[in-house]
Amino acid sequence: MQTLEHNVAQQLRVFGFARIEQAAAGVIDDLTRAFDRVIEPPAGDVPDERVTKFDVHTEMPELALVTESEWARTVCRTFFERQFQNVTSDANLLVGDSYWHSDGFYHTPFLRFVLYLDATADDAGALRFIAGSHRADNGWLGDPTRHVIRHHQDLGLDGSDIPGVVVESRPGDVIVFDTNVLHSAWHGGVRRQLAFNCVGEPVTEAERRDTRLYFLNRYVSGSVPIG
Ligand SMILES: O=C(O)CCC(=O)C(=O)O
Repeated sequence: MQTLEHNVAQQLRVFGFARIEQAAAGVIDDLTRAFDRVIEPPAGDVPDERVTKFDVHTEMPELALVTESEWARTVCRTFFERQFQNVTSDANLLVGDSYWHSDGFYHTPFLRFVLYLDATADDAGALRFIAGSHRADNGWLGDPTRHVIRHHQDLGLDGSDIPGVVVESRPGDVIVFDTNVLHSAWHGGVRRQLAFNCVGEPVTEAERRDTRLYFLNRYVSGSVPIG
């Protein structure tokens, strides 16, 4: 019988994303308290601006409850099939839409683990994905990706009408995705998100270059594009 981690690794390879239901249920209260300590909850009206704290594991040691958990490490070990490392972590107070994007297109896969501390739904900021769009061998590097990103001009569709897979989340769920995969979130209010990214130990020069670039891009372009 396949283990949960094998199933998740397989979904990540084929579709580019997976939800691990309630994987962090036992630590969600600790994480929520820690988040509110690091990014103060907004008082009153919905804030206009998103807030991101990079390298949040330094201020929030509680994140290790997830990054060092046996299940997260097993998912990474099974997916990368070699040594791996956590390269970045961030806490985000997200507001509004996140337009269709991938977190860069790399030949080296990077995994992003995200936890929403507030429930998300189809009509309330849930992440959605275009299944298989992380795979250059599916031809997604060219026109298909451009059409999704230019959905208004090229297809006459609103972002939320692009036929993606909506992955709703309740506190305790963890969503993992290959950062190449096209993803977005629509109709969202304020949502608290914790995230960290992992990469297999780079072996080739191309992998080392990708890893350096990926790391830089996250800091230069910010965490999450806003729609
Ligand atoms: O939840 C969102 O608004 C988008 C999240 C996202 O794009 C990310 O974490 O990379």
